[in-house]
Amino acid sequence: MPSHQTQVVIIGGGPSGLLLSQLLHRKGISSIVLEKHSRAHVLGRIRAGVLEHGFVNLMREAGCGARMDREGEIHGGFRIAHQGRLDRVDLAKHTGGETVMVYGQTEVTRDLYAARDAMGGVIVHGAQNVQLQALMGARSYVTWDQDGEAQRADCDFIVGADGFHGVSRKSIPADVLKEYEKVYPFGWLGVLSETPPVSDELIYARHERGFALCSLRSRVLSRYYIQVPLTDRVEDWSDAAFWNELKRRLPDEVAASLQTGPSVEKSIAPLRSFVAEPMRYGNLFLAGDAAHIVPPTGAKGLNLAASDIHYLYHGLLDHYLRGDSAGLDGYSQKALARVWKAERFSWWMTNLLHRAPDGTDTDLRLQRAELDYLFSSEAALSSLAENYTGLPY
Ligand code: FAS
Ligand code: PHB
Repeated sequence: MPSHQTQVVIIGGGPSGLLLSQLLHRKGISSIVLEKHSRAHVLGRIRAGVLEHGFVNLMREAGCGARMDREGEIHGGFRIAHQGRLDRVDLAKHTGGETVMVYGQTEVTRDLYAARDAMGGVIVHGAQNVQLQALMGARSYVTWDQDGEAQRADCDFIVGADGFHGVSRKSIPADVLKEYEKVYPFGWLGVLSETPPVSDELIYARHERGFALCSLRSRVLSRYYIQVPLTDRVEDWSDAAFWNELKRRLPDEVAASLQTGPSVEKSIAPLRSFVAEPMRYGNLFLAGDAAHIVPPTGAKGLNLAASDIHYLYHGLLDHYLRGDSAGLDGYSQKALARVWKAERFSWWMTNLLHRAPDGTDTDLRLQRAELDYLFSSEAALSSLAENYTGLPY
């Protein structure tokens, strides 16, 4: 069996795994990334669109920020459409100047792959049947099948950056792992269209027919979502039906200026809040979606992966360069503290803007009161703004 030696094996070639591999390599710490799918498959996914300033800074620290800074859009605010009004949340005003970067996760991942290639990073695509071994040992190892041939990599640490459906979290014994989950009774039907965005900033819409979101990837590429029942399938929705429903949920003046076009991607994503504790077991560290999932309403999913990677990167640096393992020992507690605050914010924003199928008239009045309070209180807007732009790492 071909065998490899490295310091860190990273399972998952998504943004979490690639970002950590790139950061470590720049400091002379070796890693191998094992990715189940082809690069084309990974880059074919359409996911997040909003980056917190913490993520932006981490991409720059990894030497991967040039195209993001060139092509991404800095947004100082977003709008909420509700009760016939279109109110702006001025992020910069309520955070002393903080903003967000609008730049798609697909492009983030593309930039990370390019950077790994430029540095000769070791990324294995098509790694099948990945198995984590000797997690509690002095050293650990990972086995996998590559083109039908068994492979092995011996390492000091394993980072599970393999997403919600990955193998890493499931490698933690059931009597050690505690999982927390809330499944929402609706999903998001998302469409990507090669059309100019309807607005210069994002519009989150609360409507009696359900939630909608107008987002973008560039001045010629738009991303739209509508809340749909969990029973809906993407084939139930023609492009025309999607555009008509989206328009019904937007203010008249916004709907009138919406430029529609053929969907270049259309998918339904379920919404859930999920956290697995602890995020460390022996030599295994979980990061990103492998450890937690948030409903995308607060644009926190990808951004939580970034703070995990920040903590893990510095913990590994201190371990290898200074012989200090305090950062690794404190990783799970530190990461989870920020994860749970983002879970709270995402849950709050989801309840604020979605129409619960079993919601009562009282629920609707409470939701309206929450919005009325939000836009009547500087303190409430400041709380929303500091969470949306990203709580400190
Ligand atoms: P990822 O899931 O991105 O990457 C994990 C990688 O591990 C994948 O490439 C997978 O192929 C690989 N893998 C899995 N099992 C493996 C195994 N056994 N062996 C080897 N490799 C394995 N977040 C937002 O902020 N805004 C959004 O709008 C948004 N929309 C989303 C829509 C969808 C459909 C999904 C699923 C997520 C969305 N997210 C959104 C969240 C998303 O952006 C994640 O937070 C982000 O992808 C997290 O990155 P990773 O932790 O790297 O996990
Ligand atoms: C997106 O552009 O895909 C996006 C933006 C903001 C969100 C969720 C998704 O809250």
